Amino acid sequence: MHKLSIIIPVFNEEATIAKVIDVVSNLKLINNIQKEIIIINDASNDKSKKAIEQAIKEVGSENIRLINHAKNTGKGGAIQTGIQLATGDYTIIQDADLELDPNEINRLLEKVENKEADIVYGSRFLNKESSGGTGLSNLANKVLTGMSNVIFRIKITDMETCYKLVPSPLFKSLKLVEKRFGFEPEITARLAKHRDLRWAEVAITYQARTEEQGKKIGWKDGFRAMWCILKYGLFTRK
Ligand SMILES: Nc1nc2c(ncn2[C@@H]2O[C@H](COP(=O)(O)OP(=O)(O)O)[C@@H](O)[C@H]2O)c(=O)[nH]1
Ligand SMILES: [Mg+2]
Repeated sequence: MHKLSIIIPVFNEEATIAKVIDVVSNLKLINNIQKEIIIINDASNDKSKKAIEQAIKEVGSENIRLINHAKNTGKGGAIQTGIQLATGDYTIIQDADLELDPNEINRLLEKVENKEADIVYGSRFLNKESSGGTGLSNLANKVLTGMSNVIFRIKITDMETCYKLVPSPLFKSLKLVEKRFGFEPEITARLAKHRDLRWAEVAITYQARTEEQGKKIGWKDGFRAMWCILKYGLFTRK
């Protein structure tokens, strides 16, 4: 791998986005892999846009692209915009919050660099110390992952993870349509239809934030995810 594309979907993340940009742009990838950062500001109505522009000024605009959506589309919609612009061999999603540690992206890259896998997911549930989430969200994630395993015929422990490392040409070829958090089951379902791919997971550290701290995913997204698992798992072709 020569270059990694990192897509950061942002919606109202004024508290954390500057730090995320700083950490990600200073992140040194293994084996001298180069990186590009694609930030999609999804019509935030807080001070995210200013914070992003300021942060880019500070770290230098080389290898960073900022796209401002005129209308809010959702995490999936933002990623659909971002993936079209990706020029790296591989693409990974980095949330604009600080729930995951960008330094751990290297752990995922290792699996590809060692030729152990084509697709790598970061798993919060392989982490022996703690999954980081609350009881109810952990349960929901386990149910959704269990359903995915049965219906998509794969074997993973964290379907809803943000860290999904996918070859860019493959990512671009998926006909993704889910605009919001249905993105996670949809991409997993569509990837699973490529039966020749080798999957791997690595443990990642998760520092869950609360709704007050800006968490946007909620129980309604859980039901939507269930529907998406059935829709893209059973009723949709590649
Ligand atoms: N582009 C975009 N991103 C969003 C939207 N809602 C949430 N996000 C981003 O999606 C990421 C995950 O959101 P979060 O609520 O922490 O959910 P979780 O990490 O999946 O549990 C964050 O980077 C958010 O900024 C949205 O409407 N549009
Ligand atoms: Mg998050």
